[in-house]
Amino acid sequence: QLRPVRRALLSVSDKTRLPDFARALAARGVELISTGGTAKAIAEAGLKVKDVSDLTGFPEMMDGRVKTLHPKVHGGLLAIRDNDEHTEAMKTHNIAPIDLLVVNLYPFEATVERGASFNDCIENIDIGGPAMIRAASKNHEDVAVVVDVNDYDAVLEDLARHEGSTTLLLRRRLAAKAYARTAAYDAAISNWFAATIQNDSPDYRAFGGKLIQSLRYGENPHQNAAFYALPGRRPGVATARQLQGKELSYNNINDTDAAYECIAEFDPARTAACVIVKHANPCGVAEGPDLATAYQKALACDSTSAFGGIIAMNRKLDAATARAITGIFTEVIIAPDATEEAIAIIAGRKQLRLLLAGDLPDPREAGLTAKTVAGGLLVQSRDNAVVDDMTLKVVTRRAPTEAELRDLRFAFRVAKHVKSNTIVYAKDSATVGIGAGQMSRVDSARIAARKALDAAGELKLAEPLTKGSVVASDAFFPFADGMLACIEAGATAVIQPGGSMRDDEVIKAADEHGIAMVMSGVRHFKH
Ligand code: 93A
Repeated sequence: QLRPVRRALLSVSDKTRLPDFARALAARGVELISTGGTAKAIAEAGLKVKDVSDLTGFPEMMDGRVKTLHPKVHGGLLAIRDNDEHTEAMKTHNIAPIDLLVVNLYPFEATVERGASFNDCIENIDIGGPAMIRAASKNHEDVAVVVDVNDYDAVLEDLARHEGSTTLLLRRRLAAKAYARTAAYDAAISNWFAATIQNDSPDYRAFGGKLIQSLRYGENPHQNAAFYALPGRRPGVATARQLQGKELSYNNINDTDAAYECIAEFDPARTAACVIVKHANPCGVAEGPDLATAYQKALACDSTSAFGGIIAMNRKLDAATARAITGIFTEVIIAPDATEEAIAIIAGRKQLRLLLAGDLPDPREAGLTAKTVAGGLLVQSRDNAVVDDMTLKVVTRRAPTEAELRDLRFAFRVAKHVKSNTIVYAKDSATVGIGAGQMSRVDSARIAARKALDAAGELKLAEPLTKGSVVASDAFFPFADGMLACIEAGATAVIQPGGSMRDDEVIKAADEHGIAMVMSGVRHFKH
């Protein structure tokens, strides 16, 4: 495992401590080979050094772009010492082994940092350096590689302790560090390149994605956009087949995704369900004995917002539902599948996009979500918590009735897919008021109730559907006021995570109004 160091190749842009290090190696009888500037610095320190061009028989050429890219160098780094064939090849081609590689790269990052020109940055992309580093690291069994001035001492100590040899442990540690360095170097180059391409389709192939389509524009017409598929099993808008309709826009894709993730919460074996999404928030969600009924119930929640909406279904789209949907302007329909008859009906609406995803994604599946922030990327595991897996704790004197409990679960299932602060009123397995995206929970409660009032007007009902409804809150009520606003709107039962400092106050207020409350212990923030 010990490998003697007899020959070293040094090629460094940062010449800090180089003379000392070279002197210490020379004192051990190590033969030094070096590139132009590095050789000059070593010679100036009064040490004997061989020029790499004397080794290769080629001059450093093309402004130094080609100096070490040669079999005499790479053969010396890559040859396995106790391999007969490799030894034979070394002999045939007169290649001598290189036991220690000392390289630090052209200062690409620093060049970018000081605002250098494009061409300057390009010239500072080191090619020969990383090639040697990667070669020596691969062959760490025989070769030690140093990419950091701070590791000079560790190498000298190892040599001193083992009579001029390095240990496998050190060589492995150095190799790991070396690959980290070339990876970071290439990442810096890639980021810089991406940033130089402006007003072009953003390229996220670096994340392992495959371009599905360049989009006409992003969230707004002055933004550029593209759609990538990521490797994985999750069926959805990225894997769906578009049967007809206009090209999907950025916002369509975002909304369709929100709709399909929401509808996936409803097991098709248990119930038919439909969700209508606008601006990435559900504006109506309902279960029903069949899709057509579920759609009508979902539409009744907020038929005004449903105009131009995105509709997702959890079962095979049938003719009756297709007919109902084509009654009002809709942007996108997504379902696992559709009957021939339903497809024929949708075909009558040329512009309407019909997507068939084949399958529903599993809401419990693990996975990641990401969001950019200025100068960074936020990554988290998906919210794969499902209300059916939660232990709902009754905290009030009155426990919810069976019907209330069913609707509480329904409302919390939907609340997970509504932007925070979220208040969802539900009755008979349908939403009857949705408050989304408000900075205050009280406002979400009031807005949802107001919308229910509007819907009652539209449907010519004597009182809003929130009367006798249940309500879900995606996070705890910090004060009683939010919950009192829900009670005022007519809610009789509440589901919320709990965990507020003032839970006691909130529970007391619920008891005073004869309200049943359950706590889920799980929060469903979505921003
Ligand atoms: O332009 S290169 O990519 N072509 C090469 O063949 C090559 N070999 C070593 N740059 C190359 N290097 C780099 O030169 C090293 O990584 C090091 O950063 C630098 C040292 O050059 P000098 O010894 O002339 O100062």
